[in-house]
Parts: sequence; structure tokens; C-alpha cells
Amino acid sequence: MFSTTDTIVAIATPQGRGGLGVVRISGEASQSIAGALLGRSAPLAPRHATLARVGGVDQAIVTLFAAPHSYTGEDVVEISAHGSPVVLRAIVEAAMQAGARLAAPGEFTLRAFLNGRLDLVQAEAVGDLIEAATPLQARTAFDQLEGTLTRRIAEIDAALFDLVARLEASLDFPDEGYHFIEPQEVDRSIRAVASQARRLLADARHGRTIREGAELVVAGRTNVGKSSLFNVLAGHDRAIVTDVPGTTRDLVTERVDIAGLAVTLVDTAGMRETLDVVEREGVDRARQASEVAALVVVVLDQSEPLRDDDREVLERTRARRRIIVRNKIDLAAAWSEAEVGERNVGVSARTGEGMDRVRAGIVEALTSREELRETPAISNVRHIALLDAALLHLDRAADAARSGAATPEEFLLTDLQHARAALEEITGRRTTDDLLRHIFERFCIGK
Ligand SMILES: Nc1nc2c(ncn2[C@@H]2O[C@H](COP(=O)(O)OP(=O)(O)OP(=O)(O)O)[C@@H](O)[C@H]2O)c(=O)[nH]1
Ligand SMILES: [Mg+2]
Repeated sequence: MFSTTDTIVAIATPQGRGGLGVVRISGEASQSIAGALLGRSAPLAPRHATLARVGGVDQAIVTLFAAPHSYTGEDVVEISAHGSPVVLRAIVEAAMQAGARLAAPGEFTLRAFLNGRLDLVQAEAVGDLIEAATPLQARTAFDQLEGTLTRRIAEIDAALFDLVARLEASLDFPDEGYHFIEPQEVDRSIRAVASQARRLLADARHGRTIREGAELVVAGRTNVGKSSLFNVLAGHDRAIVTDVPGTTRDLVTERVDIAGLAVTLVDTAGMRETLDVVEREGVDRARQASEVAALVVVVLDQSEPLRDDDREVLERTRARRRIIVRNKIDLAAAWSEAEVGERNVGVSARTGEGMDRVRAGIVEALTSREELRETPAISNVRHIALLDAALLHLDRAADAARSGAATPEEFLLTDLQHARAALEEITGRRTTDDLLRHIFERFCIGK
């Protein structure tokens, strides 16, 4: 399905101008195409920086990575020129005239996968690393690129392989009166494998939040200090703050790094009954936003008695994952903490007091972790779903094994084989073209 016999070319650096720009060529004809570009017949020495004129437009550093010791596993030539779009495009066009084809999005990494340089988990990690918006996201992706998840999956698969082989042998030689695996050991072994998978899945929720980020909506009645709190979290005066109730009328969003999490903050219009058409639309949007957010921060003003509008917001967000904040603790309190009837945090958006507790509360609510010191082993929803499926089959097999003689070993084996198939889909040992297309399409050209 995917052609790997031709030679591909693309600009590997971002669009726009820069000090350097890199054109990458990969495939069997890379060396001859590079020769044509440089106008030289002498072969390039692998892994040597060669200064040369390219395509008559620039001087560049040219490096050959000979197969199989290259990113794609094929002959790769990297041309590092001045980062001018005109120069880089001219080099790409010259390469195409010499026989290269423009690479599709992610095609270099796809080739690395097809040539066995990376497994699918690692290829996806390349995409995540490039997309990372926080250092924690980058570290998580890099760990996976280095093979941490690949190794954990391989351990589970190896244990499963051993078990399947012994069960199959017992089935194949039923008359020998010899069990390659004792019946009581089957149950125990399956359980051991299942608990390995379960340990890996323990990272799923916070791993996913780290990889995907999360949306956080600041909600509350008018004038409680939502925009002020939003600005403190955003780190600058993004939203307008005034003492006029109804200042914010639209959703205001800002992406921030909170303890390593890529959080999209959404400030909203204060909840109240209003005849103003524009404000009413804003209030509707605020309600919708808090219904889909991963986390709602409900802001109350502790310097003024609670009102019906406050109670309505509390009621409306009751079933949502939320943090309740008592704002304006720099002023005299008009009610006590206990009045909320749920854990809450006192802060002052004006002085910044208590904001660290709000940030910690956000991390805990989104990840069930107090701190995010370590990178999660698993973070990609595709991997999580497949590992979940594998675990389901393992648990079924374990139940069947425990129920004893009533279950023929064939049934048990079928479940174990389904579990293995799911694991193989994670690492890409088993894939479909559709899956590969889906994964690599989201890469940019040149990756
Ligand atoms: N003393 C004190 N005043 C605050 C604090 N936080 C906000 N304010 C003041 O409260 C008023 C309203 O603040 P905003 O942040 O605009 O409130 P809001 O909830 O976004 O209001 P709307 O957009 O109208 O719904 C402003 O005058 C702020 O300066 C605080 O912690 N302490
Ligand atoms: Mg506001």
C-alpha cells in the first residue's frame, strides 16, 4: 500500500525564515540525487559534513546517513542551508527534477516504522515530542521514544507468549498424560500477567491528561473575581477586570502550563438573570463551557453574602469535577468556609494568597496525583484502549481458568490470543493501512 521504493524529499524545518533550514532526502536514489544537486560525482562520505554549493542557490552543509544507520533506515541525505523559504524550495525542486518525489506528511517517520527502525509507539512518540507544549509532555514523549512503553508491553507479551505456548502444547499432546503447565498454575500465571497490565494502566488517567492537556472553566456569578483569578493563572492581564458586574461577556481562553499540564483556561461571563441580549448569550456560553470542561473552578466572593446566583452555580456544577474557591480573602469575610459544605480553597486574586493551593488542587483534580514528578508510562488513548481490551480478555481467561474443568482450554486460549493481538496492535506488529494513515496524517510534511 505505502510505496517505499521511490525517493522522497521535503523541507524538514518549520515554515518561515531562520538561520538554518534543512532539506531531507530519503530513499535508494538519495546519493545520486544529492550528486546531481551538488554537481559532483565523488560519493559523499557517510556521517561527514561536506561543504558544497547546492542547486546553484546556496552553500550548504550536506550529510549522508547511509542505510541502514539513518532515521528512516534508508540512505538519507540532509542538506543544511540558509533558512530562506526561497532557497529551500529551490533545493526541493532541484531534487524533484533529479528524480525525488515530494514526501507526504509523516512519511519519513512512516518509513522508519516500515523499515523497523521504530515501532508504532515510538513513531507516535516522535509526533508527540514535536507537538509538546510543556517540558513534562516532552519528557513523556521522549521516554516513549526511548522505548520505555515498548519494553513494558514486550514484557507482558513475552509472559503471555510463554503461557500460550505451554497451553497449546498441552492441547496438542493430550494423551501423553503430561501437562506442560499444571492446571492450577494456569490461573496463577494469567493473573500475574493481568496484574502487570493493570500496573501499567494505573498511569492511564494522568498520562492521558499530560499528553492531551485539559480544559478548565472558571465559573461563578458576576463580579466575584473570575477574570482576576483567570489572569493570575494566565500570568498576565489577559481578561478585562472592572468593578462593573457583567464585565466579561464572551469566553476568553488562554493556554498555560500548570505544573507541567497543558491547561486551556476559559474565563466566562458571570451567571445572572439579565435582559441584555449580548450578556445573555455570554451566560449561555458560560453554561455550555462548564458542561464540557474537564474541570470547573467555581469562584465565590467571600466578602459578600452568598446569593441565589452563587447557589445556582453551585447546584449546576454539582455533578462536575470541580474546585470551589472563596475569593477576596484579603477583605473581611461575610460567611464562613463551612457554609459551602464541601472542600474549598480560600484565595485572594488581588494579593495572590492561596493561589499555590489552587494550582495544586487543579493538578490533583485532573490527574489524581499530588505532584507530577515522574513521567507516566502510558499516555496515548490508542494505547490505553488497546491495553484495556487486552486486560478484559486476560480477566476473562483468568475467570475461565478458575472455574476449572468446565472450560475447555480452547476458550481460554482464544481469550489469551485476543489479548496478545491487542498488545501487538499497540506496538504495530499488527496494523492496518488505515491505522497507519490515521496516525501519520497528523504529522507535518518533513517529519
Ligand atoms: N479585594 C479584592 N478584590 C478583588 C479580588 N479579586 C477581584 N477583585 C475585584 O473584584 C472586581 C470584579 O473582578 P473581576 O475579575 O472583573 O470579576 P468577574 O467575576 O470576572 O466579573 P464579571 O466578568 O463581571 O462576571 C474588580 O474590581 C476586582 O478588582 C480579590 O481577591 N480581592
Ligand atoms: Mg470577568
